[in-house]
Formats: sequence, C-alpha cells, structure tokens
Amino acid sequence: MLFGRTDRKPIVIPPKQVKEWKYSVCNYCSTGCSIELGLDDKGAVITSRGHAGADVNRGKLCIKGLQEHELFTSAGRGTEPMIRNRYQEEFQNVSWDAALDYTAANIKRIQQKYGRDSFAIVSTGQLLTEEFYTLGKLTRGCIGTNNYDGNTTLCMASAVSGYKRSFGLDGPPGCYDDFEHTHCMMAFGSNLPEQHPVIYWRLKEAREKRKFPLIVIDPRVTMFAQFADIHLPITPGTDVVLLNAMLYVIFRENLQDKGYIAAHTNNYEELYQNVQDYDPVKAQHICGIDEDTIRQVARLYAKAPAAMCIWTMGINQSTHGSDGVCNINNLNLCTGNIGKPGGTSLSITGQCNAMGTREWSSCSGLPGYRTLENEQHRQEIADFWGIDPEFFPKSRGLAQTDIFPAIESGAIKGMWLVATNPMTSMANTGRIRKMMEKLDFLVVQDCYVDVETNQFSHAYFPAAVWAEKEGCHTNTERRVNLTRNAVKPLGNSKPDFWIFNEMAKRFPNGQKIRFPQKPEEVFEEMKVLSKGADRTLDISGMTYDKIEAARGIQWPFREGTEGLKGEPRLYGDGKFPTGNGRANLIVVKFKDNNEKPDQEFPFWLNSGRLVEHFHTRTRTGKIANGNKFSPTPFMEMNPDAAKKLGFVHQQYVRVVSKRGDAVVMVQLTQRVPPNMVFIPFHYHDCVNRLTLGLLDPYSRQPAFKQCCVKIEHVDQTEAAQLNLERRKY
Ligand SMILES: Nc1nc2c(c(=O)[nH]1)N[C@H]1C(S)=C(S)[C@@H](COP(=O)(O)OP(=O)(O)OC[C@H]3O[C@@H](n4cnc5c(=O)[nH]c(N)nc54)[C@H](O)[C@@H]3O)O[C@H]1N2
Ligand SMILES: Nc1nc2c(c(=O)[nH]1)N[C@H]1C(S)=C(S)[C@@H](COP(=O)(O)OP(=O)(O)OC[C@H]3O[C@@H](n4cnc5c(=O)[nH]c(N)nc54)[C@H](O)[C@@H]3O)O[C@H]1N2
Ligand code: SF4
Ligand SMILES: [Mo]
Repeated sequence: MLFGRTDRKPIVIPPKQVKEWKYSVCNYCSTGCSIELGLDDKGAVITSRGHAGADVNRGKLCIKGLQEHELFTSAGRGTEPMIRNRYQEEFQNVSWDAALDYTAANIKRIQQKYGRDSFAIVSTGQLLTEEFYTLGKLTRGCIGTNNYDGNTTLCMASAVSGYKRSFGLDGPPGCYDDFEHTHCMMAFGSNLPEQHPVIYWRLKEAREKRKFPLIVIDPRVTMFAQFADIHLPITPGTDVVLLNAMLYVIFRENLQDKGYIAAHTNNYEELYQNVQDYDPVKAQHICGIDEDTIRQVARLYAKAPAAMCIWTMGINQSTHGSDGVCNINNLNLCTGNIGKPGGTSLSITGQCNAMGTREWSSCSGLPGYRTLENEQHRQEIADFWGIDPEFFPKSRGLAQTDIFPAIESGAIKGMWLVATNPMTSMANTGRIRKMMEKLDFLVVQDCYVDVETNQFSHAYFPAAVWAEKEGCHTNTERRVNLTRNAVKPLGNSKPDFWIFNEMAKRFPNGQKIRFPQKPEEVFEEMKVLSKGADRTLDISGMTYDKIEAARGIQWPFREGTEGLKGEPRLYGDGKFPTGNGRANLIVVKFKDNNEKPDQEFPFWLNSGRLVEHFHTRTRTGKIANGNKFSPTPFMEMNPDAAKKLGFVHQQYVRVVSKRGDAVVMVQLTQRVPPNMVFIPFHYHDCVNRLTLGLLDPYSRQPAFKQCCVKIEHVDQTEAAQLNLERRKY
C-alpha cells in the first residue's frame, strides 16, 4: 500500500474538441520545444502537442511537455495576495494594492534603516525574458539593491563564468545542428536522455544516420552512459584532471591544431607547461580512468575532423565548475573545434529561460550582457532609462550563495524570492531554514501558494504561470522563442510582468523610467539595446510575428537580416570579444578540496534528476502521472555495498552527513559504484539536508554533487509513517 499509486483511477481519454491552437514554448527545460496548446470553445486549454514545424523538436515532446497543459488548474496554485506580520501567524487575503503597498513599505523601511543593499532579490531561470528585463529595471533602476541574483547560480553560473574567461563573453557557441556534422562527441556530467529528452532524440537521430563515437563521462551508469560507445566512470570532481591529461597526450603526440592555436589563442605556452604535470600515468590515480583509455579518448577526439563537447551539472556543480568549463574550451581551442559545424563547446542549459536571465535580467550586470564595472555601459543604460548613472553600483554584488550567508551575518534583512524555492533546492537546508527564519521581511512570488519557502514569508504574491502570460524564452542554442498568451491567469493571480510594473510605481525612479504595459513593447526596448555591429547578442531583426513564423530564431539576428534564420554558431571567424580578438587558454590546476569518503562517512553522495519530475515538484508533483512513477524519496545503492551493511531492496534507511540526515528508500542497482549513492533532489526535506555545497571560487556555484555520507538502519514502521506524512501530493 505504501509504494506506488494510492488512488487508482481508470484511464480516461478525454474528448478533445479543439477549437483553436495557440503557439507556445515549453516552460520546463532549456531544450526549447515548441508546443501548441489546444483550446475548447469555452477557451479552456484541454490538450497540447509538439509543433511539427519547429526545428527544435519536430513534433516531439517529452513526458513533461506532454502533460504541461494540466498546470493551469493544478492543485496548490495561489489565487489571492496575502500578508501577515509574523511568519508564524495566519495569512490574510488582501487586495493587490494592499499587498504591494505593504511590501514596498517594508523594502523602504529596511533600506532606510540598514542601507540599500540590505534588501536582497533572488530570482530564477523560469520567467519570460521581458519579465527579466523589467525586474532588472525595477531592481537596478528603482529599488537599487546590489544584492540581486538568480537561481542560475545553482545551475549555469560555472558555464557563464567559463565562457567569459575563455571567450570574453557568455553565450553558447554551438547548436543542435552540430550533431549532424560532428565526428566525435564527449558528454561530461549530463544525463541527456532523462534531462533533455528531445535534445537526446536529435542526437540519437544524427548518430543513426552517421555513426560517430559518443563518450559519456559520468560516475553513474546513467541512461546516457548506457547508450554511449565509451563510458568513463570518473571519480567525482576530477574532470579537470582527465581534461589536462588528454591535453598532455594531444601535445605529446603533436595532435593539436597549431595553425588555429597560433592565429586565435592567447597563453598557449603557459597551458602547455601546466599540463606537463598531468601525465596519464599519474592522472589515472586521481580521476579513476586508466592511462590507456585516456590516451585512446584523446587521440579519438583530436583526430576527428570535427569534435564537440556538451556538458551539464556534472561539470557546473563542482568546486572546479568554472575551471572545468575553461578546460573543455581549452580542449576545443587546441584542436580547432570552436565555431565550426560539429566542432564546439556546447553547455546544455538547465531551466527553460536560464539564457534569458543571463542576457537580460541585469542580475550580474546590466541588460544585454553589459557589466556594472564598465562606465560606458552604466552611462548607456542610465541614459536609456532616464536616470542618474550614479544610482548604479560600480561592481557586481553578492551571488545567491553568498546572499543567504549574509542573512546569517546580519548584512541582509529582507528578501524577495521570485520563482525559486531555496528551502528545497539549496545545499544544507537545515542552515537555510535558520536564515529564512531570521529575515525581518520575506516576500514570495510564486505560482504555487504551497511552495515550501512560503512558510517563512510575510507577503505572498500569486503569480500567473506559463501561457497565462506572453513573452520569450532563449534556449540552449541561443534560440529566442515565443509563448503566446493562451488563457487568463487563474483567480486573482497576475503575470510577474504586471507585478514588477506595479511595484515600480511605488519607488521614485519608477516615475522617471518608462515601464511599458505590454511585453511586446518591452521586447522592442530590448531590441534597441541589443543593436550594434560589435554586439553578439543582437536581436534587433526579430519581431514576435517573425519568431512565431520561424518557430524560434537564434541570435545574433540583426536588423535587416533577410529570411527568418539567425546565426547557428558563434566565433566561426575565430574572432573573440576578449580585447585582442583571441580566445584565452586558461591554466587549470586540480585542487583536492572536496569532502571525500572516509571511515566514518564511507559513501560519496551524488544527486540529480529524474525524467518525470522538474526540480522541487511544485509543478510536476501535482499533474498527471508524473508523481506516480517515483512517489517515494529513494536512493540508488550498489547491491554489494548494501549486502555488507545488511540492507535489502526497498528498505528504508537513514542517510547521515555532517550537516543532517534524511530517510529514503533503498533502490538496489549497479548504476552506482559500491562507494557511491545517488538521491534525486526533487523531494523536500531530503537530499539537500545532507549536501555541503562547497562553492566554486569563480562562479560561486555549489558542488551539489560531491560530499560524503554514512547509512544507518531505521525503524521501518516509523520511516513508512514519516514518508506518508510528507507525501502531500
Ligand atoms: N526531467 C528533468 N529535466 C530537467 C530538469 C529536471 O529537474 N527534471 N532540470 C533542468 C535543469 S535546471 C538542469 S540544470 C538540467 C540538469 O541536467 P543534468 O546535469 O543532465 O542532470 P543531473 O541529474 O543533475 O546531473 C547529471 C549527471 O552528473 C553526474 N555527475 C555527478 N558528479 C559528477 C562529476 O564529478 N563529473 C561528471 N562528469 N559527472 C558527474 C551525475 O551522476 C548525473 O548523472 O536538467 C534540466 N532538465
Ligand atoms: N542536491 C541538489 N540540489 C540542486 C540541484 C542538484 O542537482 N542537486 N540542482 C540545482 C539546479 S541546477 C537548479 S536550476 C535549482 C532549481 O531550484 P529552484 O529554482 O528552487 O526549483 P524550482 O522547483 O524550479 O523552483 C521554481 C519555483 O518557481 C515557481 N514558478 C514556476 N513558474 C513561475 C512563474 O512563471 N512565475 C513565478 N513567480 N513562479 C514560477 C515554481 O512553482 C517553483 O516554486 O536546484 C538546484 N539544487
Ligand atoms: S524536452 Fe524539455 S523543453 Fe522539451 S518537452 Fe521536455 S521538458 Fe519541455
Ligand atoms: Mo538547473
């Protein structure tokens, strides 16, 4: 009874009398699938389908996209603004004006008493780009706090930082079409078939046409690893060592692209010297991949006419995240594999619009990849918005992972959380809870009133979701795509865009800066700011209608461009925005700084995702069958390790780290090695009670995937009871 479905319902295929189809883009992962929403004659969304004419997904959707139309009326949606004086009191439903006034007054009170930066704003990768730009205007231009960041620090920050260090600018240089041209692919720390199923389908199709080697680097035998030609079960956190050892072999055997290196890179000598310390004979003992395999893979990669790397969280979420990205770029620069068809570094982005926030939200700088450190950029934006440039800080403030500790130390007193759920998604949630409790004032803006962070809030703003709104997303391959407004926001919930506009009216600069009433007008503003021959992120040739007609357009797409096709790749001309036009080869050294298994805590704790769930399950936990595939928090464990400790399949256990404990059900599988366990991070009060989250020094991204634990027996009846209690969906 405890495992599996509790309320069985017969499968009923609903009659689907669609009157109209509305164009949209999936709001989960960054693959960027085009979805058509089917509306009945009363205007209700009753079904969805993948858009057959979209280049990205060509009619396909994964399980999450197929069920996404059920979101609009799913359980737990927030429909009324609410406020309270203390976080343990009862909430009161109030009007939007009252909730906004109350929040604005608290922001001002805190800023006046403790300084502007004492109020923090933490956002997300899941709003529409026009909303990000508007939030940036509000935060940078009106509220004026420098402690403004997004959950992309938990996600893509290392990729951003690595791109900037290597190429001078953020932005993935490759695209999905590269699969059609490559002769060798290395995939680092990505479980593509589960986490980006439609990108995987594109890759699979390309490999069926033209067999090329796929090398998957992952400590687990993931689904992706099972489909690979070569699987490298790397020791956690040591990808940089493998890459340095590959470069050692490539230089030793003269396989590098000398012409490309000479014409288009800086710092080759230093890189060459550094990798001399990473002879595979030595490196194999650190990264766990034997010396012959390292040589074989290095030769395969360097000799391929075009070779590419993709990567996701196995690289980014590491104390060497930014360095790992730079080292992937080093490999590609040294083999002449940047900006050519099939030869590239392509970060697979996480959230649907993590790219949009990087481009336009002003989280780490100013709109359109401008920086706070650059005086000219500050002036340009101040002039465009009509405010004094002195209102802007002259360098970036804290990242999300530094904002939370600043609550602990007393520097930050108030916070606005927009579309993120740190009580479940940040490392060491026991500590995060204390920080949340310490806040003088917290406002939570989320589509779901039952989101865990709301337990600690003083004000709650019910947000509209997905196609209740209108605007753009940018996907992994820089493709800007459009969601048309299909339905009205549920109840009294409002688009995030509207909420930001209304909040702006409550600050003096909100009178000076223009806040357009329609997302499309905001897009026009962004186009103006994106224009310029020296700007890579140029969207000035796009319009909503063109985007919809093309089913998404890749940037750069400059004003006057004929047709509907943007640039598929960046840096094809070998010119990089670094100052002297050359890419930087970055010296990467391995520091052995992770918490590692020892006698007391003998297992590596790894964490990640499942295909049927998205993040903290505020959405997928409540719709269709998603929750029925994995109803119980579980842990993958190797059968040999379990046998030694006397655990059997489907037994509950307590997992303990130096931070806390979590009760999970054991799933015995050879997917993980005997010294590792893996727990999906979707469940509240689960894996992030255990994680350490050491930070990458450049990107401030947490190493969610490396720490150590021990495993203990628990009373089965008690554990089952606990599990029932926390199953709210
Ligand atoms: N179904 C579903 N899809 C999603 C999401 C979701 O929640 N659900 N979330 C989206 C988001 S925001 C993101 S960021 C992406 C994440 O997409 P992925 O990064 O593909 O997913 P994860 O499962 O987090 O991690 C990938 C792999 O990294 C491996 N790994 C751990 N440590 C190391 C290491 O040291 N080196 C290497 N090479 N690998 C390591 C893990 O074993 C794991 O299999 O997925 C996106 N897509
Ligand atoms: N242990 C471990 N922890 C991890 C990871 C891991 O691999 N392991 N991965 C990390 C990564 S890569 C990520 S990206 C983070 C994700 O962490 P979070 O961002 O905290 O997770 P989500 O559940 O996506 O939270 C998004 C919230 O936004 C709400 N929402 C959705 N759409 C809208 C909207 O349009 N408007 C508003 N206002 N709200 C909306 C949702 O209901 C949800 O509550 O987790 C990180 N945490
Ligand atoms: S692959 Fe990603 S974008 Fe496509 S339907 Fe699935 S979750 Fe949505
Ligand atoms: Mo992510």
